[in-house]
Amino acid sequence: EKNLGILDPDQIELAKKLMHEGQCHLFANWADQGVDDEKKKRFFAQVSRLNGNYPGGLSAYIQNARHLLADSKAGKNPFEGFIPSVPSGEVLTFGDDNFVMFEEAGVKEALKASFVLVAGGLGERLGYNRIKVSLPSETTTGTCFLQNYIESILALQEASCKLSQETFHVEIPFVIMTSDDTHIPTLKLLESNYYFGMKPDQVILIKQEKVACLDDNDARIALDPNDKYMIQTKPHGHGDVHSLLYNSGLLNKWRDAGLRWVLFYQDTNGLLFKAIPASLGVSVTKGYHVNSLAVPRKAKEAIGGITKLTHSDGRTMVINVEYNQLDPLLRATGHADGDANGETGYSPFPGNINQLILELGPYIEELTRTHGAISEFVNPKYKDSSKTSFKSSTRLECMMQDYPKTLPSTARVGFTVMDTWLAYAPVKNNPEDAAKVPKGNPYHSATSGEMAIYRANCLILRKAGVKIADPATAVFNGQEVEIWPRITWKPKWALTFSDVQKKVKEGCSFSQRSTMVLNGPNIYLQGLSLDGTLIIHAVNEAQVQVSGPVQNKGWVLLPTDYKDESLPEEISIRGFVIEKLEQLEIAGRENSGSSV
Ligand code: UGB
Repeated sequence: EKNLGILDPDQIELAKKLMHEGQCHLFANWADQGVDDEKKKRFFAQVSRLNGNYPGGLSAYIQNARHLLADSKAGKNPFEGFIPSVPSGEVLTFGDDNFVMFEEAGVKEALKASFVLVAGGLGERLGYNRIKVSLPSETTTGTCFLQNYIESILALQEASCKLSQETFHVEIPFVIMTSDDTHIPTLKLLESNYYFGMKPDQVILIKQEKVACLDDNDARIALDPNDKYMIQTKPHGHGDVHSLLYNSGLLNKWRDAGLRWVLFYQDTNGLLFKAIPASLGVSVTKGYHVNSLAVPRKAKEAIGGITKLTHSDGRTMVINVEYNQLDPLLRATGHADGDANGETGYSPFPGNINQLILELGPYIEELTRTHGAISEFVNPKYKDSSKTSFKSSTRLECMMQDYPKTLPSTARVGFTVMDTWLAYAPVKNNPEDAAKVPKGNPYHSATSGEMAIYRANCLILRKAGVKIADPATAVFNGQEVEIWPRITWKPKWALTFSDVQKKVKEGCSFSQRSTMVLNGPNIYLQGLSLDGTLIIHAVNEAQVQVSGPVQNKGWVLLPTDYKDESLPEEISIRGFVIEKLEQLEIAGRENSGSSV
């Protein structure tokens, strides 16, 4: 009361609400009026932000937190009353007629899509101090994840225009969700690289805010230990993307412009765009309102399983069940072996890789109802088994893949399973943690992420009839990996399997120690036998035909020491550096045909 004079009427209302919700402690140690007034104003500016950023405001946040904390303390089963079963979806085989048909349908539809990258996380687990999208996805060309994503969208845009014979130029919107941790570095990365070729206004950055931390089971908001006029905050999770999009007004704008799909994806999967055309094709062909990209899952593997849940009251949903919840859920519902492999040697539940394709119309309808609020959870680290106090403050979190939880049972929710080698190689773990991963399980490190790109490109070329030598094995940063020929191409060279087939003719072969970079749309390989390094640039319309034997000393991978602090972080976290001994470089000029 002593401070009412410095507050405006909205702030007084907000203060009353907080006191009503049991938050009097926030003001308990405030100085008298006239002392610390600027800090108090700053405090209320923060409270207003926290209030405005949460659907229903801080009162709703505190009430939701109390319920979830009570459920967590009671050890309540979140799936009480639900019976799990395997949902129906599409299982694709790379390169067969069905796959090619879906890819074509997907490319055609891409002009009606918008892409949303969630990139608000810092990725503390990776041991990389910059934003994760700035990390090279592979070091043969040094292309960072963000560049790869943007170039893929631009290539899709161009291919889609050609295929659908659009005469006007359409720009696929690209949204990046950032946070206070990543916003400015993301903007700087874009600006200093001329948006990697995209028009600046085609890229839309939306920033997620953090949420208030909580000190106890009564959801008492936590103050910063070093500042009594500052509330402690932590990230709320990637589920924020839905309310941010809803509030941005972008969804209606997209619908009015004739768009039909929104694709969501994460920050460090260098294979993702190899899976996008076919899975978008599945969404179009099957009419899925929600399509989750998935890979075959080994029982107990640390990825969630996509599961159909049917409640005794008739409710059903198709949802990701996290791996630590799947086994107890199955055991509690009559599956004595729990999370076990089926006859195929895999879990019958597809593994969620958290890339989602939503149909825009039904998405807008649902968000209009929910305002983008996503089912939340809380994960307090309790001091002891009495579960009465926490080791450190906690907060509510939400995940974008929980969007289908509130959908009506009539919603068409499906999935698309693709081979892991084609679709999924995230970079999440630092070398020390990756080296501890049990043999046979994926490392999900910078090392494995890079090797997976070479492997996928080689397997695609093999399927197109190219002779590719078997991989060697090596140990980098304590991780045993396969080293395939280091073949990379820009998305404008090939987005789909048909593109590869059109550009690679008979009689090509690559030795294991080969490296090839294809940078340009019109590069054709026929009778090329490579044993060394070949780099081909072909600007715009330049046509380059490559054939014959090419042999040189090539580029070799030299192991590095993770603890060598003289190395740049993006090298040390992968455990090798490429030594460029010798290469053949070809530059195809505009309006000219070159051949080698
Ligand atoms: N992210 C945000 O944009 N904001 C946030 O507040 C948090 C994250 P992580 P994790 O692929 O195997 C996810 O940290 O814990 C972005 C799925 O939830 O990599 O590995 C962040 O920038 C899980 O179900 O998430 O878990 C990044 O782009 C499983 O699919 C993305 O969200 C797992 O990934 C994921 O952040 C997986």
